[in-house]
Parts: sequence; structure tokens; C-alpha cells
Amino acid sequence: MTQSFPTPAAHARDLLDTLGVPARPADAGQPVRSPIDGSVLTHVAFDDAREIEAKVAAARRAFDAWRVVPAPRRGELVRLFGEELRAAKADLAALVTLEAGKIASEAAGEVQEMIDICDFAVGLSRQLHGLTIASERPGHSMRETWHPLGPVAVISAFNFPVAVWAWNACLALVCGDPVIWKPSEKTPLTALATHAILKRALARFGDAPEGLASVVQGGRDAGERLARDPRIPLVSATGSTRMGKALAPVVAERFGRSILELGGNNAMIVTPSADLSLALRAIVFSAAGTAGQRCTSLRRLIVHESLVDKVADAVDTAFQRLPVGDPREGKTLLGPLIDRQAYEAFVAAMDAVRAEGGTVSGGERLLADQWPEAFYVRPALARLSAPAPCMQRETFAPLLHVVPYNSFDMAMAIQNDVPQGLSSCVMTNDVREAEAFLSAAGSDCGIANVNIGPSGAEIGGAFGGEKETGGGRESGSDSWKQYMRRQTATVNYSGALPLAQGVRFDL
Ligand code: UN1
Repeated sequence: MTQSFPTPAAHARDLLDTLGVPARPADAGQPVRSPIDGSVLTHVAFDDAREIEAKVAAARRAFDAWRVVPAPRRGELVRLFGEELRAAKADLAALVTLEAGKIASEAAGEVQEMIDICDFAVGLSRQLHGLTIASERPGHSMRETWHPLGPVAVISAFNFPVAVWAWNACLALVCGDPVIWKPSEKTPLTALATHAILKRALARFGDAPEGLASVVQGGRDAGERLARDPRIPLVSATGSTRMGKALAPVVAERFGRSILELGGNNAMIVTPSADLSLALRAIVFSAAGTAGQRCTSLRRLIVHESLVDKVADAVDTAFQRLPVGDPREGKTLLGPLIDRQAYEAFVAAMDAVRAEGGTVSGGERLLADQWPEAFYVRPALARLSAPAPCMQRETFAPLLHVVPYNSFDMAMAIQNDVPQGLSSCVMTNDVREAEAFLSAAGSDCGIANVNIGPSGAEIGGAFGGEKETGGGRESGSDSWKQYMRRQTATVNYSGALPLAQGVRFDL
């Protein structure tokens, strides 16, 4: 039986109240729509140039105070934020579902990813280790220290509306940096809600400086304004390759740093020794999950020619059976695309497959009678006899291309022959193939997996990719170093002044 839910607007209003987002006039500013039914949830005003200036100036002032707070004490703020997130998890996840259209379990997973990065960052706050280095001069010591960098701008995308900000913000805060967040204009409410949660942690913390964390609502102009601002030494941006190509030169022009997490065109190689039932589950989750709207979604399936029909038929059957619908329903596995533009890109990508000699099954629009302004689709499987130009592009929708290969070298070549380099995987029980895939001559991606799909990475590893994916790394491992400046210090505790490299300069 279909469950009944309040209207998305009424539900969003309730959640915003519960989460503590200050009330706002419902009919002023930009409309925010729910992809569930296309209805307007509320309106959010964009910040104008003056408001953005005030937030950057406040962040800059906050930096002066925050950078001298001991790092473990800065970690305490993130620990409190993690506690507040745990308390708000169900409500924030429900808002992610309303605003981004994620199914309940994936929305909860997204908030869990925030909690996980909080825990990671709290530990990190006691481990911002530098180095001591042997000096070549007698009576000298050398060391490398990591110091806070300055305000960090985070530009996030609609598909992970809160987790990707948290990856950046939790690290930045323990590293001593204020954070200015420009969320996607498609998902401003989850940003406001996250901020309300952070405000509670700030209140409990007590003496954090004003302006330590802020949200700038706006579109491309607002992002560009932050990218241009020399008071912001680091801009971390997630979105399309097109966005990154526009943004990176603006930041580089003033010698700012950027962390870019852009397009992916992720592949799986299925070899003859693969466990096919495991492969099938990995394929369906990573290609159709999140309605194909993860940077890490599976877009290209490269299958040994002896298995390609069998695997493709099994995927096709699984796609046909996937429950598509209201993401609030417990049984739904595939919610809506974010908007009409996403649907049109999906249709155009399927047309390109057909024009290039492939066949497409699935891909129909669903539930259009019930919700003419919402875009639900059956995931699509595109079968091609060889790689084609349509496989070079990322389409942010559940469209999976499948091609055969006949040698592992050929599979590897197909996998790497795209402009993007985010995530990749091989399904094999042959240790030589697994190691070859992970070797220097193997996958050229930032993420390379064996016997799991390309999506759903944990926060402990560095996340990001090569080539047109932008080269940035966020989240775990030593990604924190990007949020700090490295200082090499040499101290002379002798009474003499020996010069390095034996240079003589006697006066
Ligand atoms: C993204 O799609 O922008 O690995 C991030 C994953 C998630 C993060 C995806 N942990 O799929």
C-alpha cells in the first residue's frame, strides 16, 4: 500500500522549524523546488554583493582569533557538532530527501557521512603533525610546521548537499580556518538547516569568533565573487567540469588554491572469474542508486565478450524491476532526477547512443501523469559493440553503457580512455588482474576498487580524481594538509653563522 505523506512544502516547513531554521517570508526570493513533485517548498533570498562582502570580512576577522585557539580545542567544536548531528540525523536526512530527492536510506547515509567526518576531524585535531628535519649545519635545527591557512570557501553541488560541505568544513575548522559555504541554488534549505545545527554546537562551545562559519546563498555570480577574493586562500568546489574550468583560472589568477571535485565517468570491468551475483548487485546500486546522480555513479560497464550478453540481460532485468517512485516510501530504491534539465540531458544522451549505433532499453519517463513537474525515470541500459564518442561524456542520470572486451589490456585501455578520472573498479577473483588494475599501468583514476562498485566511498580515504575530475582530494588520509600552510623553520643555536652548501661569505 502507498503511504501517505504531508505535502513536501508542509513537511519542509515542519522540518525547518524542528531543526531551528529561523522563519522566513515564504514568497520572497528564489523558489526552492522539491524534485519529488516539482512543488515549491519555500523561497530563499540570494545574498547581494554587500552581504557577501560582510560575510567574507567577518570570516577574515574570525581567522585572526581562531588560528590561535589550540587545535584540540578547535576539535571540541567539531565534536559538539557531531553530537548535534547525531541528534538531528533523522530530520536533516528527511530534508535531504525533500530537497535532493534521495531515498530515505541514502539520505540517512549522507548525514552519517557528516558524522563520520566529524569523528575523523576530532581525532585529527590532536594529530596535525609536522616534521623535524636533520640540518646540515652544526648547532642548527630544522622543522616543518603546519599553520592555519585562512578562510575557506566551499562551493557544493545538489547531489551531496550536506556531506561534501562537511568533508571540507570539519577539516577546515580543526585546521584553524573559517568556512564560507555557497551551496547549490537547488539545495539551499539543507545548508540552512546544517548551519542551524552548527549554531547549536557553537553556542555550546561558547567562545568561537563571530563569522567563523557562514552561508552565502546565490548562483554563479556569488561563486565567482568568492573565487576572485584574495582574502580566501582556498576554494573547494564540487560540480561539473564546465564549472571547474570557469572557476579554476579565476582562483589561480590571484594564486589562490583550489580543490576541485568535478565530473566522473566511472567504469567497471567484469572479468571471466568475477563473482557475477556480487557484480550484479554492485552494478545496479552504483548505476541506478541516487538516480545515477553521484559523481561516482557507474556509467561504463566493460564486460568480457564471453559474458557480456548474460551480464547485460541480468542488469536489464534488474533495472526493469527496480522500484521507482516517491523517495519517502520505504520500498523505493530510485527517486526522481533533480529537475527537467537533468531529464532532458538524460534523453539527449540516450539519443546519442542510438545515433552512434547502440541500442537502449529502459529510460522511460514514469509517474508523469501524477507529477508533471517531477522527473522519474526507469534506468537505461545502452548496449554498444565497441566504445563510442557518447561514452566520453558524463550524463548525471541513470544511464549505463555496456561494451565487450576480449583481453584485459583492452579492458584497461577502454577504462582509461575518457577525459575524466574519478572512480573505477574491477570484478575479478584473479589476483594478477586485480594487481594489474591497481598498478602504475592500471587504472588512472583517483579511486580504484576491487570487487566493489565505484560509488559509496568511505570518508577515511582521500576522495577525488585525476584529469578532468580536477585533481583535488578531500575528506580522509592527509587531505587536511591543503587547509593549512606549511612553514619550514631553521633555528641557529650556535654562536657561529655557517652558511648552507658550504658557501663562504666572510666580511
Ligand atoms: C559525490 O558524488 O559528489 O563515494 C560524492 C561516494 C560518496 C560521495 C560521493 N561517498 O559515492
